Amino acid sequence: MNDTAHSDALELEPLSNYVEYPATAMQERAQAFYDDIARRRSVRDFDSRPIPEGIIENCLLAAGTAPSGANQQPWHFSVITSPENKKRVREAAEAEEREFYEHRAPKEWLDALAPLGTDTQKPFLEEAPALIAIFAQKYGINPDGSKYSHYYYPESVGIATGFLIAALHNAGLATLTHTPNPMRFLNEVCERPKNEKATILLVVGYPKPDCQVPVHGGRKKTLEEISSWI
Ligand code: IYR
Repeated sequence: MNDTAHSDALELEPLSNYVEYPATAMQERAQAFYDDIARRRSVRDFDSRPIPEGIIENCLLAAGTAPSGANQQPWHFSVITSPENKKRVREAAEAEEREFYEHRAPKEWLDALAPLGTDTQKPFLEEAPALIAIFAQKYGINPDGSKYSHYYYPESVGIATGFLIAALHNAGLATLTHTPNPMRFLNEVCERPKNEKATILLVVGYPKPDCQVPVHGGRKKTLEEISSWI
């Protein structure tokens, strides 16, 4: 009898939910998904209309199905909707952005951002109906307070974030992957523990009717540029 942690009997179950499509259906679905996701643009001009009930919850559930290192699911999503908390986030983010744009950012970085037209003003942080602060748990905490390692946590949270953005887009909502730098203030506003690090502040809602987006953001690399086949 071996008493190491992995001596527990491996539990298996049938892969009952897999769906195989005929080749033509696969081709149609692959094309349809690409066409739909290719319409997604990062939006910085949000309407303040509220998001219908249950949408964010389901999109978060979709994000929570993402694969993760050892299935440790090292993420936490804080949904910020109250005007007071959105105001706190905006004020703290704009303070960081002033530091960034006026002092910390090297010229090369500012040059790379120029085609997006971003600046220190972040009115969307108050105007959008919801902000989702995405936290990566650098390590887990056992019931006795001791720490355990989370494997591949940045990659895992990145994958879950991708699922979330795709789910929100699929539901008909616009998003902005906003990255105030540094984002430590989000732990305070969202009351999150110190094993968690905010990675992205996802701004979610409807675009304003007259919303404009930078042309630069719609220019995507070609298949030849992003892939090689060997
Ligand atoms: N955090 C700043 C700067 C910024 C950085 C990158 I990289 C972007 O893709 C966009 C903006 C801001 O939000 O303005």
